[in-house]
Amino acid sequence: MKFTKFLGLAFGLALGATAAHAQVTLRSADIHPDGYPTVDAVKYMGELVSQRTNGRIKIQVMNNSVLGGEKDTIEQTRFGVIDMNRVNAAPFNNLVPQTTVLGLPFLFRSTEHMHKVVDGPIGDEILKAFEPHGLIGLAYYDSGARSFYTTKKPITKLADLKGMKIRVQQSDLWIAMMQAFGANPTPMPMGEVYSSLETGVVDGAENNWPSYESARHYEIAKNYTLTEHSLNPEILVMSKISWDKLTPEDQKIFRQAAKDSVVKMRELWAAREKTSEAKVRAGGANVITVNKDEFSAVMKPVYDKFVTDPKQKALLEQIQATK
Ligand code: GTR
Repeated sequence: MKFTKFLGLAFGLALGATAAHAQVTLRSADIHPDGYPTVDAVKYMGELVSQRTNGRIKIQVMNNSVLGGEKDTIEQTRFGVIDMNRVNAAPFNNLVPQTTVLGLPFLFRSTEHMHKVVDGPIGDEILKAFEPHGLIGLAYYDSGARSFYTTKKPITKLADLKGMKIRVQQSDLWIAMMQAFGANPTPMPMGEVYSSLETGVVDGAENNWPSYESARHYEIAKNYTLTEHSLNPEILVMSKISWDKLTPEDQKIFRQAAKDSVVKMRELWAAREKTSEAKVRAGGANVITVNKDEFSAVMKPVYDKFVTDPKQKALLEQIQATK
């Protein structure tokens, strides 16, 4: 704690000096490589922040997992060691339970449905839930639909998942989801997935087209089965310690720049989904379509386990009722 206070103080001094003349650079974590839409969206936000503060505040995106895996960087962000972080909703689930609802299997009917929910009062309510945990929720970014991929046996029907070792994100929701599918979940950070697929520690994993492509998982797990079981979005957060050092005017600039970056991100994402799909198909991926109803039919235990208290039930009902 003392260390954290020291860092907060150091940053406070830096910003204090900044108010007069100097400039400050905030570090934002991301696990993805250069050119991935989330990385470029936060860079774009940084350009807006820099323009709108006359160069007083800059954002440096530290991507490629250089600051660590998502679970670790979330902790560092809470303690102000990292200023900002772009992470999928899943690794936040255990810390901020309100985020869990966003990842529920087969919840969103379409990308438009997901956008409508996160752009409205439900999205705002979930972003506010970060604050007691030392984080400020700034924005949601697209993450497409997640589907399974396997190294050896292709998944052509639900029964194929039985007993398969499937890598999942570090979230109780995702562990329960894999169990409900009949699989054997192995939680681990994204950075360990390639070698785990290669050495047979896991039989498969699941992700969207751009991650399947950019992490080169398609080279070793060639069977991509379009289950599209979740449209869990990405979330951009800021450390509350860093946030509290900003003036109210600068906080407004950050909120607006984050909002503006969402528009940019949606364009980048839509384009990248297409180029990634084309790349993996050209790279020899065996793309399989399945009867999704068979997969969604076994998800009731997941809903029963994670939508328990009246607040979560209300949130779920509001999402389902969103047209
Ligand atoms: C990606 C997401 C990452 C990370 C990764 C994973 O789609 O953008 O933030 O959550 O999936 O599966 O670990």
